Amino acid sequence: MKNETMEAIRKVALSVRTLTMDAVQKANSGHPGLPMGCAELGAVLFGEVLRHNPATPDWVNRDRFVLSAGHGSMLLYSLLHLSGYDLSLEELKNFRQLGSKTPGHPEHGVTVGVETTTGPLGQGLANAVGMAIAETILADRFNTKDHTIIDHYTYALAGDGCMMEGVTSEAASLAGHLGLGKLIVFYDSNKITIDGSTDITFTEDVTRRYQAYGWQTLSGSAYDIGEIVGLIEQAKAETQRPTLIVLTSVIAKGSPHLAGSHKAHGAPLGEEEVALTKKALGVPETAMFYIDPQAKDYFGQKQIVWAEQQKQWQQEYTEWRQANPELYKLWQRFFAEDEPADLKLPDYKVGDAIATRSSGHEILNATAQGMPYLIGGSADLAGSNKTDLKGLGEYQKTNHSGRNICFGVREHGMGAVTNGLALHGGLRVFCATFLVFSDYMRPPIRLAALMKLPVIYIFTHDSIFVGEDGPTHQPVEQLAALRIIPDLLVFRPADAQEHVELWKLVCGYKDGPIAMALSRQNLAVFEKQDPDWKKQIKRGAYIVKDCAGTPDLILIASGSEVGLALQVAAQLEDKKIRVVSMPCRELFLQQPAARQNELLPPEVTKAVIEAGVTFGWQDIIKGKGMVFGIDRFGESGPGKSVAEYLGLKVTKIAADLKQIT
Ligand SMILES: Cc1ncc(C[n+]2csc(CCOP(=O)(O)OP(=O)(O)O)c2C)c(N)n1
Repeated sequence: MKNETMEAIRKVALSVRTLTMDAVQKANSGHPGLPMGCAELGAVLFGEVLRHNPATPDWVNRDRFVLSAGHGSMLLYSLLHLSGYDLSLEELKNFRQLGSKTPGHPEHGVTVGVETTTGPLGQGLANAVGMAIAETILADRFNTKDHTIIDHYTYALAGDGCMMEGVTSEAASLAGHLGLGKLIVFYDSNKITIDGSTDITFTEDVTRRYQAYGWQTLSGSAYDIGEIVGLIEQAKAETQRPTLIVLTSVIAKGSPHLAGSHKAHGAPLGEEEVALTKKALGVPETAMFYIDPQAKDYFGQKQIVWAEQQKQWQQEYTEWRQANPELYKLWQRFFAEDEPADLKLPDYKVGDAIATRSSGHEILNATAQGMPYLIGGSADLAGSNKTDLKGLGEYQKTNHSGRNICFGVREHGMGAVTNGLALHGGLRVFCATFLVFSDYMRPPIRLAALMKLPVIYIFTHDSIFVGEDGPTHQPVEQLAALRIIPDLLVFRPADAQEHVELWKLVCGYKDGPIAMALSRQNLAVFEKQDPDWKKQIKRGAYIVKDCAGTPDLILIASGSEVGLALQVAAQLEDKKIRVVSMPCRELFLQQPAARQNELLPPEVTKAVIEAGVTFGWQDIIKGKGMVFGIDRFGESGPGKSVAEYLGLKVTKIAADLKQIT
């Protein structure tokens, strides 16, 4: 590297330090330690390594950079600003303020150039694994002998905290197995976390652990710019394994009294120390939000280089497009993520008896045919979840065209990797496990909802009807736990016909994640009295069976309990009963009051039946009626016996209802 470039990078690093110190001090909150400790690495990456173009941040073939240690957000914000992304100095001055583009932790969708939302430690690294997988899939689909249009690296920066979190172990193990050669992770090894030195908590040999996962491991100093560049070249030269680059660093480097101290992790340095640090760095003490002129010039010139780089790619892309019109049509489908009009979904008849996990299998396979960009898999339960895409191969190190991703028994990692797949762009993704284990993947589900990623979760074995496996495998609180996540929709189809209609909604839905809760046991396909039910179900609920005039009682149920509700209604022949299926409570509650009141008139007594905790159903019955649920853990035994033992018995429910109507 030329001396001149080296000098410019040092000035960028200096500017990152000053911007960070001032932003955190002004906000009187934030984390100066990591950005100051990793300033040189960040400068090298954004200046010399990343193949990106701040002028077109959504360029599909850009290198991805994920700041897994999201608390160090000022590192990212400083570099985005300095390198020319649409993030003004004003925004940096508004760090952590309401409505700013510089929230406390990086948020995808809020700030241009932020590839994923990070802050919950470990998630970012696992997202990066997903992005790296996506790159290989798209490269496999679209690159030709003559043209390479997808060919980028995925970089992540992780700290001690990320390395301690289990989710990175799961994702890194998978990345090693899959041989993701274009994944490069930097480990900011400063041996400091919030409570002090890692000597008190974390003394394992991370390098050897990653070697055991099948990674190449390299190490060096976070302050030797030439060495960092060399390490990245070595990382790129290894095409068969992901690389971990362990960089020895000092938290808050540059601060005379707080460098190396955990006190600099998550608190402003203090006015006095900021002044002393500026002095030590050779920056005018009075200058606020100082940016070195050389840093500015350096990035100014880079714009031309980057624009040229992208132009070359554009040229390649245009030639590829002209030479491969059919492939280009496919590309358009991948990147428009169209809702295929020609999906040939299965047809189910009243009287069919099929578990919704099994209708799910047929529906998913039919969808995979019509949506070539649909990929996904299960956490070692593909057979039970029935999510295998028949004849479409396994995605493996040696087969990037496989559409079944075998996540292994790694639910948390699966959730986070799936977010990365979705974030990359070009693919529609699903992942699957038992509903009860959705708990293991709650953090990435929450982040998918926060980022509004259209991930599809397929959660089978959705109630105590699982039976013999007992309470460990019988979900009772999981439906409620998922329903309370904002911006996540939970669908629980009552039969295969409902399943098909709900799935059509899933296919066209781009606004966030959807969780499908599917049954293990067969469910009879029932008659739907409302001729308009296919439209109404998309509003969350519809009338399955009605009575003449105002009902004495409305039975509301979801999933397998709709069948039960119909049997209960049959036992209450002398009453006027309406039965409502509510496969999605969230959608129903989004309806205008008039629609809600039309379906569930406020003056009518209601009873809800659902094989799960009763939490949340009061919002539906509004104090007028009863909820038949299961507010305790289940029992081991045949499903039907367990259900009856826990009170889900037609005669018992009918008897209870006779008391209140
Ligand atoms: C899942 C999760 N748990 C806890 C935290 C709170 N937290 C934020 S940073 C941090 C310590 C991280 O240490 P390290 O990665 O070494 O960062 P550094 O001190 O080097 O900035 C903790 C516990 C979090 N953000 N996410």
